[in-house]
Formats: sequence, structure tokens, C-alpha cells
Amino acid sequence: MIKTACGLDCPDACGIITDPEHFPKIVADPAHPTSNGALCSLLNKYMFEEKRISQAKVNGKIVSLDEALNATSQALQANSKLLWRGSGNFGVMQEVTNLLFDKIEGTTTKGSLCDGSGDAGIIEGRGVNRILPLEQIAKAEVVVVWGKNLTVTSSHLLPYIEGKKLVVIDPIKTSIAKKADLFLQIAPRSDFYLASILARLAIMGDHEKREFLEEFASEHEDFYDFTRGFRIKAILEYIGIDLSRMGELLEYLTPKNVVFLVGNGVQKYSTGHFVLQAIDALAITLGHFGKEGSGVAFLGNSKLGFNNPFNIKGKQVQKATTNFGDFNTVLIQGGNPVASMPNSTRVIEELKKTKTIIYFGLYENETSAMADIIIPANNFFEKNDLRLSYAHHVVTPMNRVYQAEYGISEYNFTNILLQKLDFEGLKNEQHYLNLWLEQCEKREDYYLSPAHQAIPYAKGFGADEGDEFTFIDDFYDDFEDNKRLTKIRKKKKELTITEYWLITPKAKKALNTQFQRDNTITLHPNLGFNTGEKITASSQWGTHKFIVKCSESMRQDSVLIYANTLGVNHLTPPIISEEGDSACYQEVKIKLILD
Ligand SMILES: Nc1nc2c(c(=O)[nH]1)N[C@H]1C(S)=C(S)[C@@H](COP(=O)(O)OP(=O)(O)OC[C@H]3O[C@@H](n4cnc5c(=O)[nH]c(N)nc54)[C@H](O)[C@@H]3O)O[C@H]1N2
Ligand SMILES: Nc1nc2c(c(=O)[nH]1)N[C@H]1C(S)=C(S)[C@@H](COP(=O)(O)OP(=O)(O)OC[C@H]3O[C@@H](n4cnc5c(=O)[nH]c(N)nc54)[C@H](O)[C@@H]3O)O[C@H]1N2
Ligand SMILES: [Mo]
Repeated sequence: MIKTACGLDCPDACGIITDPEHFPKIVADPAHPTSNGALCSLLNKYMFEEKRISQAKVNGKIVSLDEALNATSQALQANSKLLWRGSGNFGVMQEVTNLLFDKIEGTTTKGSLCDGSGDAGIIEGRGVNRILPLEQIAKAEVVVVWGKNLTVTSSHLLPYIEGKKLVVIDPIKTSIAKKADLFLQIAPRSDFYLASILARLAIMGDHEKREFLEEFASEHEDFYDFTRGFRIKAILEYIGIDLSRMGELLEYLTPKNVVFLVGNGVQKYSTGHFVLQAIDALAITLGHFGKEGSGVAFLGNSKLGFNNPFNIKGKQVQKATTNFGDFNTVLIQGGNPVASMPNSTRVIEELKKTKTIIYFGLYENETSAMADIIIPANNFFEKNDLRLSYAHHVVTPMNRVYQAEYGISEYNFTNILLQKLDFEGLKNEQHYLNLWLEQCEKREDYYLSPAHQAIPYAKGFGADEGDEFTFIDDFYDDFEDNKRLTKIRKKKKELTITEYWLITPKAKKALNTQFQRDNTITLHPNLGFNTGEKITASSQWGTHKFIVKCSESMRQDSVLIYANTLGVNHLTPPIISEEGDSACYQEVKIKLILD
């Protein structure tokens, strides 16, 4: 039997056991903390149904892997070259290619398509983004699922929240929302206001935990003044809930132990950092930090506390808005930027300007279709690696289950290219894995990350735990100006809304653009379209056609197109968040026209 871990980019990071003789039969490792006896269908089914790229190609012609690597080596000698890495595989060895780009003095990327703005907000408040251990979630009395599509994106959290009072805050009535004791179907992009007004009402109702605040967040009086700057009535109307609902919500937040599970949904905006800082401030005000069964869990920093042997200096460009056209050679590894980056029209135009595109991946997709050189990769059952997680502290070795008949690992790719380019090759693979493992704490069946703390922030904030929490003292929003709130309210009465918020959550049968994808748009039946109709959706950034699916789970001011839907990112904006260098997929309103 071989133990390994799933490498798909999701927070669960499941442990797997398999008998190589009977592979692909795999089962969940019962010793692994995310295990609830089952693995998801992405692993058990969809991953193995997807057709792999099995042959290397240069300019459309099938060639040997070595010929393709020669062509790659040639292209990497160009003046300007970029490494754009996606998150197709979450193993640490994905980053070994940095060592190649360090030697050839190439450019890499900074920032994120994922959680960058939320992460920045957490760092502003807490100084450091620590992961809330699963055991603390299990000890909560109340769980608030806030902009997180838990059932789909983190199903292994479900056993940890069983039997608890459940609050869900989401513009869509998701399946977890249907199970909630209290569900608030708020307007998209209104979370900052919701959290700030709640904090204000909590203080007005004497729910704040003074002792805790004095010790860890002494600026709380200033924060209260700050929250008083917002007009409650106009803002509640904007959020789409009334004062009595706020009172109800507050009651759920006042027991001793409350955990907030915050997802990516709240922060796909230029102001995403404010949202996380405001949710943290609310939890701090109510005393739900630094103690058992309490805390705010967002996507944590899986590499926190590690000395990363693959960190390099060198020039970096923004990942979400990369100008590919500035480079002669672009190596795309483990990603599908043509579909997953915002503003696909722009991405395609930029990539057309690049002389050589090298695609290093597992599956054919929009990006491989544009590539000049295709290098088939090995998947995570075919190579050795190490899996970290952004939702728990377990570090799990990924052991090769079988020897692949085609493809190449990132380690071998880097090693061979270094040598072809006349540099010294890498040390052996285990050397690099050990550099990570040596930093972990060994437990019986797995390892723990050096950042693990049973109760994060129990001794304070900041990297050294001696700091206080920093509250927001200045809020600005250029997209939806606070001062415009009253105007919007008046306008709404006169006009029928013709522009809708675009909500793009993760799809169930896919891991980002890998596996099953379709072309549907989901919207409320009152919007005037019928299921099955073809419509054109457009924004100031682009246009695409989708097939309508009507659903009562939607609000009437927004539509849903899953993040991996064919063409969705033609509609999304090429902008970077105010903080955290993150894509802002939902900072856009779209128009719909029947075809
Ligand atoms: N099956 C599956 N699982 C996955 C993935 C996948 O593609 N498929 N992807 C993985 C990756 S890379 C990530 S980053 C995680 C992300 O997982 P999540 O954090 O769950 O993120 P999303 O699915 O993008 O959106 C979460 C929820 O936010 C809601 N939402 C949208 N806008 C707003 C808003 O303005 N306010 C509020 N309160 N809610 C809002 C959406 O309706 C949705 O229910 O999932 C991982 N897990
Ligand atoms: N509209 C909208 N767009 C979004 C989002 C959204 O919320 N809304 N979410 C964003 C988020 S959170 C994320 S994380 C990004 C993800 O976007 P990307 O990082 O581009 O991820 P994928 O689209 O899944 O592409 C992964 C590719 O990696 C390759 N791959 C898999 N495993 C390996 C491996 O071991 N080695 C190599 N070399 N290749 C491998 C596969 O061929 C696969 O096609 O998408 C973002 N896009
Ligand atoms: Mo992500």
C-alpha cells in the first residue's frame, strides 16, 4: 500500500491510500485529519475521465520529449522570458522551476488570481495570516459561513460543523444556505458594510468584550467612531436586509464560541482587503479571537513559517494582468491563463504578440491551443512531492504510485533544462523535499507545518505575537462610492435594473478549468429569460454567449456564471485589487440580451 496526498488546488488536501496493483482504486487515508471516510468525485471520477496530453509537440508536430525540451531550451535563450505558473498542482515542487528562471535571469509573477486581497486585509489587521486549526472549528457553538460555498469547495469541513448553529451569508441560496438556521441573502459586494454595521450594533448593544479589546485591540473606541460614520438606514437598504434581521444575526454571534468560515466570494473586488479586515474587526469586538472554539478562518498561508528554498529574487510582473506581449518567450506551467485570468480578450491579444509560448501541463485547454511548444507533465500520482494546505497545518508527503509512460516532472524538467543551458544541474530530488520536511514537526502519520499553533493569536497579533490588532480607520471605494448610496436608492425606484452583478463561484464537477465545464448562466426567473434560451452577456471588457438556466436561488440584481464556464472571463475586468495584487473578478456589472 502507498500513502500519498491529493495535489488538486483545494483546501482539503486529502490523504490517500492506494494499492499500486489496483490503481486507480484509491481510498481516503483514515489517519489524515480531512478524512471523513471518503474522497470527492473530482479524484475518484472526473480526474481519471479527463484525456491527458501524452505527446510533446513543437509547432503542431508531434516530436520526442527530448526534441521538445531542445526547442524549449532554444526559446529560453531569448532576451525576455516569463514564467507564468498556475495552481493546477499544489505540491511544493511546482516551484522548483523558479531555480531555472533564477539562472536564466527570467521574469516571474507576483500576486494572485485567488485570495490576494483577502489575505492583504488579514495582514493589515492581524499582521500575519495564521490558519485556524480544524479542532477549533469543531469546538465552536455557532459557525458563520460567509461567502464560502462549503459543500462544493471544502466538503471535508462538513463533519466539523455538524450539529452546530449555522449562519450563512451569501447572495446565492447555496446548498449550505438551505441548511442554515439563519440565511442572509445579501447584495453582492456589500459585506464590508454588513460587518461594520454589525460591529457598531454589537457595541451599541453592549456585546463587546472589553477586557479582550483593552489587551489586544486598544484602538476599539476609534473603530466605534469609524463605524458611526455610515448611515445605517441607507446601508441596510443597500445590503438588502432590515434592522430586525440584523438583530437576529447579532444574536447568533454573541454566544461564547463562534467561528467564521470566510470564503473567496467576499473578496473578488478591488476593496476585498477591507472586507476581511472588517470581518476580523467584528470578531475581535465580540471576543471571538485567540481562544478555543473561536476565530476567523479564511484561506490561510500554507507556506507561513517555512524557509522556502525556491524563493528567488529577480524581476516580477503582476499575475492577474500580465502583459505577455512584453516577452519573447512565455512558459506557462500548471495553469490555463487564457480561461482563468480576467479579461480573456486582452489575454489572447497579449499572447498573440509573444514569439514562443511553451505550455507545460496535463490537459488540452484554451492555453495549450495557443502554444508553440507543448510539454506533457506528470500528474501527482506519477512523481514525488509534498503537499501543504491553506486550511490546515498537515504536511503530507506525496509518493509516486506508478511510473508514468509519458510526461515529465517539474524536477526533471528543471534539471534537464539547466544542463541543456550549460548550468549546473539540480541536487537530487529528495534533497529539496528534505529542505521542506526538516522544517516540519513529525507526527505519527504525517507532519505539521512550522506555523502550527493550537490557538492562533492567543498571545496577540503580529509575527511575534506582541502586537495589537489594527482596525480600519479609513474606507474608500471608487467603484461604489458610499456617497452614491442615496442616489442609487432613489434611482432604483424609477429604473428597471438592466445591469447585473456577475457572481463566479467554483463549479462542483471541476477543479478550476480542469474537468467538466459548460456554458450556462444562472439567473432569477423574474429577469425575463427562460431556461434553454441563448443570451449574449456583455461588460465593458468583452462579450460572450451563454445558455440560460433559471433558478429561484438567485437574487434579482445578480447572475451566476461558474468560474470555469467557457468564455466567462471575457466579461471580467483586468484590474488589480487596492491591496494584495489580486484579480477582481466580480468588480463588474453585465448586460444581458436575448439572441
Ligand atoms: N469543486 C471545486 N472545489 C474547489 C475549486 C473548484 O474549482 N471546484 N477551487 C478551489 C479553489 S482554487 C479555491 S480558491 C476555493 C474557493 O472556494 P470558495 O471560498 O468557496 O470560493 P467561491 O466558490 O469562489 O465562492 C464562494 C461563495 O461566495 C459567494 N459570493 C460571491 N460574491 C459574494 C459577495 O459579494 N459576498 C458574499 N458574502 N458572498 C459572495 C458565492 O455565491 C459562493 O457561494 O475552492 C477550491 N475548491
Ligand atoms: N471568473 C473567475 N475566474 C477565476 C476565479 C473566479 O473566482 N472567477 N478563480 C480564480 C482562482 S481562485 C484560481 S486559483 C485560478 C486557477 O486558475 P489556473 O491556475 O489557471 O488553474 P486551472 O485553470 O485549473 O489550470 C490548471 C492546469 O494545470 C495543469 N496541471 C495540473 N497538474 C499539473 C502538474 O502537476 N504539473 C503541471 N505542469 N501542470 C499541471 C492542468 O493541465 C490544468 O489545465 O482561477 C481563477 N479564475
Ligand atoms: Mo483559488
